[in-house]
Amino acid sequence: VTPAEMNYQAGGSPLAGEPMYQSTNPKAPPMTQAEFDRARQIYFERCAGCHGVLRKGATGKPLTPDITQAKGSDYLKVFIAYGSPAGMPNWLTSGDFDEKTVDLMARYIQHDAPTPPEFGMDDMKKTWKVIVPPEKRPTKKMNNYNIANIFSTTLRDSGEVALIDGDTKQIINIVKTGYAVHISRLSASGRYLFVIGRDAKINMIDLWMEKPDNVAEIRVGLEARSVDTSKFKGFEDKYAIAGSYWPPQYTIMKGDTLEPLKIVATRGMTVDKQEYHPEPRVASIIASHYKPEFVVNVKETGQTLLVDYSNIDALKVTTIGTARFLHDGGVDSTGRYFMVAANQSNKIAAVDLKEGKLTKLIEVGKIPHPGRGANFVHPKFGPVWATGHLGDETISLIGTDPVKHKDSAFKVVETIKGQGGGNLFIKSHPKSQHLYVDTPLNPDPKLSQSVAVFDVKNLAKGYTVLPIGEWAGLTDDGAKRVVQPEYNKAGDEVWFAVWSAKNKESAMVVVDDKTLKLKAVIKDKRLITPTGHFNVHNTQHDVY
Ligand code: DHE
Repeated sequence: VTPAEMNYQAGGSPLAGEPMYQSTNPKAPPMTQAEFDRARQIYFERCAGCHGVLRKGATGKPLTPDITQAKGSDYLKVFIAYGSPAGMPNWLTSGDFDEKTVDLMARYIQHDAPTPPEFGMDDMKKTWKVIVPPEKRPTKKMNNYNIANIFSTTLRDSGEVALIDGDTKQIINIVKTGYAVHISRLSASGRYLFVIGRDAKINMIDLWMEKPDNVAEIRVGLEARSVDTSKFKGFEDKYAIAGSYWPPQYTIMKGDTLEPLKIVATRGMTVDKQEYHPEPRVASIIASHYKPEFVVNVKETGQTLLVDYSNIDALKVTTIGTARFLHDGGVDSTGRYFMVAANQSNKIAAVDLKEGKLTKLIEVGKIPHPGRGANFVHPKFGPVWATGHLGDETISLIGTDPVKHKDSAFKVVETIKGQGGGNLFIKSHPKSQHLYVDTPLNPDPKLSQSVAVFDVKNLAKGYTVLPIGEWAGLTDDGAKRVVQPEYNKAGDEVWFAVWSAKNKESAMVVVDDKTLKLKAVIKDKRLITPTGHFNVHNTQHDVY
């Protein structure tokens, strides 16, 4: 396990601040309430990402009291202090914890895990605000922006998104959102932009307003990562859906106001051992273009749900067993196959959205992390979908054309080597000859601050390195990570975030896709910790 993976998982949970009760477990070593509260906070900030809120295990091992009490305090302390080759960080020797904190955490995990509160319809309704009701909104576009080429850019640590005009590279507006917006998605029409914060707050932004801004907001839980909207013909702009990490559930809302309509729990049985799991977090969600369905990927159970929204009062859900632990994914170039990473199984599941079934589980490299992946036409194998990996330097190319390239379909047809592990996102575009691969979580700053570019017509030639971090020309010497390639609408520019610390300068860097030369650097004191950035047209139409 690399430092890359550890950094990635230790993102901090908003649950740290939630009130919870302490269970009294007579066999656990004693703790004061103050110690318990401090340990609980540390647990949510440092440990829950891997071990789960209820400590049932995910990327990390289960840490329920039956297991931890059997190991005992001394054993646990060594583990916490020095880590393990299997991926447990060395919290003491890394300098993150002192001896006292190690002791505190060893005692804490022998107590029952405190359960955070549920979050049902009543809670949601209390947070729901329609800022501009549909009848008060413009009836036509009131601005001169080319809205299809706007980039919605997460300003992670300031709890905002920057709407940047892709044509002029000017900031249109900085919109207040939840904390650390994870993704942006568009309504089918491209008019409404939906973003979801780590704290499960959804903001709905109307791009037709003179100055695009929030028109509705809601919280759908205490912690979340995914949002999308109904894309099937006849249901355009009708529904939105969001998945949450806590409570483990998804919520269907009205597409014009975010009024919550239906909440569905994802607690249930795992795909392999068929055991009950109390905390199956909702990872990626995508809207099918083939059917009135949302594709909801449940991490801990390894189930991909096809949620038919044509009649939400009689909801039909097709449950497709895929593999654990589901994370991120995207569609192939035709939109028919959804390719999702089961990251701890080192697999990609190809789900046929037309037939509603699993087509294939495909073995790839170590910890696949596609984002939404990248589609391009391989000179020999035809249309392929590609993923990079957090755990190694490889990029797996998977054939996606079962008609004209039957022999290569849903197999890894070629594996190419990028700069190193710690890759998060990969991107191409139908109008481009290039494939861009970032490595923001690689421990070597040279790699985390540059990207590799392949010529898809000549992959054997290897990659060109673009020094994006250097091109940003930031004077601070702090750690900056270059994250997420994203094309403009025309497919002739690629945008990157140069993500620095909150108190340091960050930037967006734009590359000319034809020449691979620097085209523009966007700097502004309001651009605080930019991470994901989503082009309206490409996101709306699943172009990647
Ligand atoms: Fe993400 C996508 C979860 C860490 C930036 N991230 C996703 C998706 C999930 C997810 C489930 C897919 C959403 C979808 O498509 O519907 N991410 C998680 C985590 O659980 C994890 C590992 C740890 C955490 O505590 O959050 C995590 N992610 C990160 C980061 O550290 C990143 C780089 C910065 C940040 O904001 O925290 C980050 N994740 C992103 C981005 C996407 C994403 C930019 C969308 C990529 C795309 O092109 O679709």
